[in-house]
Amino acid sequence: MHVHVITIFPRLIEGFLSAGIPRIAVEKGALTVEAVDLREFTQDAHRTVDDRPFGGGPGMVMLCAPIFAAVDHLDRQHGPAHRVLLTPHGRRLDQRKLRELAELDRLQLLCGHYEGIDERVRNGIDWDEVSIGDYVLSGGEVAAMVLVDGIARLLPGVVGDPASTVSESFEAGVLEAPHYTRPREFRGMPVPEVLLSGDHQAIARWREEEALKITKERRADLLLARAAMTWASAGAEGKPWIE
Ligand code: 9WO
Repeated sequence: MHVHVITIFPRLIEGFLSAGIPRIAVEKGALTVEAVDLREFTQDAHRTVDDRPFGGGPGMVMLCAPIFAAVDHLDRQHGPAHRVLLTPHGRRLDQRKLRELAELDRLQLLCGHYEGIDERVRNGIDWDEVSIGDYVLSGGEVAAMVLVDGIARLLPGVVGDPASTVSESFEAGVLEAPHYTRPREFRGMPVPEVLLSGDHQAIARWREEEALKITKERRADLLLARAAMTWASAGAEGKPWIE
């Protein structure tokens, strides 16, 4: 997977790639991430990337020309890519979307700043608009890094055991069961007996129960979504219950 991040803060992206799973993905050759400095695509001495909004109002708006120039340059240099614009207007990111994006060969991510981006960037270029949640950030970079982080760990050969990306929260439609490691007792808090029993069946059953319990308590919406899917696929057999 090759990712180009169009940004006015290229150093932010470089810092992010210096640790953890994203770094491992890069070292293993599964991922390349290049920050593309939007100011490199300006024509004036001040390397201007923003201007005052037509119609008045506070703040500045990102100019069309540098963004179109950056996208044209990337297309010419590297060929076609899936383009993602990080914006609260986009469709909410979820694990399924990350899986879809992780299948692609090339991504261009555009990170906005200031009050917003000239609407003609939206209309004149084909973007997959993605939101990471219902809140406003100061720029799209952090959202872009959320995307890259979520994708990096899904790329083949990056995380040692592929099962650890499958069985976990969201893929299974439930949250994960609690984890414990040494010591067996810490400040009077013991590890649940079953985890020390060596009975793998009992452990699997306990984890399933705990996962359902925590999901019911915290994210009943995930169970409802899973139930809806189960009903939809059971519909053909006319089974209106959850199995
Ligand atoms: C900001 C905004 C606020 C309310 C409704 C729609 C909106 N769109 C934008 C927008 O595109 N802003 C640009 C990028 C410029 C200002 C900073 N930007 C931004 C992106 N802030 N927050 C995001 C973002 C991206 C993905 N998921 C959540 C928030």
